[in-house]
Amino acid sequence: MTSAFIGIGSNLGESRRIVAEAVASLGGLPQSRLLRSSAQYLTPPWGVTEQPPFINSVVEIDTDLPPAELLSALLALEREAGRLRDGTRWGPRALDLDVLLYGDEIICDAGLRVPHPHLAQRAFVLLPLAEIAPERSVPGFGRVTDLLAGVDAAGCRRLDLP
Ligand code: A4P
Ligand code: MG
Repeated sequence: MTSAFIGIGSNLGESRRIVAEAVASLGGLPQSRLLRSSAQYLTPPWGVTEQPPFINSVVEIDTDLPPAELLSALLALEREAGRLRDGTRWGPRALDLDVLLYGDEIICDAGLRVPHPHLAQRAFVLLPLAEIAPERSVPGFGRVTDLLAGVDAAGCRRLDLP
């Protein structure tokens, strides 16, 4: 089994429910089990700032799915959550699932890049990731806590359980 970290984001619809359901769905993926999940965080939009704030979370799963199959399964879950792709980069979405880390692998395929390319710049990923795996090393970048110290997380708020 390989330990993989999945980033979850939503800023359309009932985001808190959508994110909670995504955590459950990730635990139910074939040949996989849920290890840990972070709290939900309310985070200011990154990239395209003229859009609603996001709910973000990160989970760790153990999986026997190879990376490409894991990505296909994530895209299927996004579709089930009613995500429409209109081609807008970084635009609003009901559900976004990103492969943040897959073991210690560095993957540079056309359709899949791991570690996720913007991981080291994003407080909305590093905060929940640091909650469940502070000592984890991100291949090519360094330790999660050190990366978190390098970003501005002031606008992000950890939410209590509903
Ligand atoms: N793809 C390549 N590598 C990966 C990977 N490691 N994980 C490909 C998942 N997908 C990966 O994805 C486009 C394609 O990237 C996928 O079909 C897959 O083949 P997308 O989700 O449509 O991404 P995008 O919006 O076009 O651009 P990008 O840069 O991938 O967006 P992100 O990274 O998904 O970021 N602000 C806050 N606060 N919270 C957020 O969650 N999310 C985004 C979107 C922007 N701002 C945000 C948040
Ligand atoms: Mg994505």
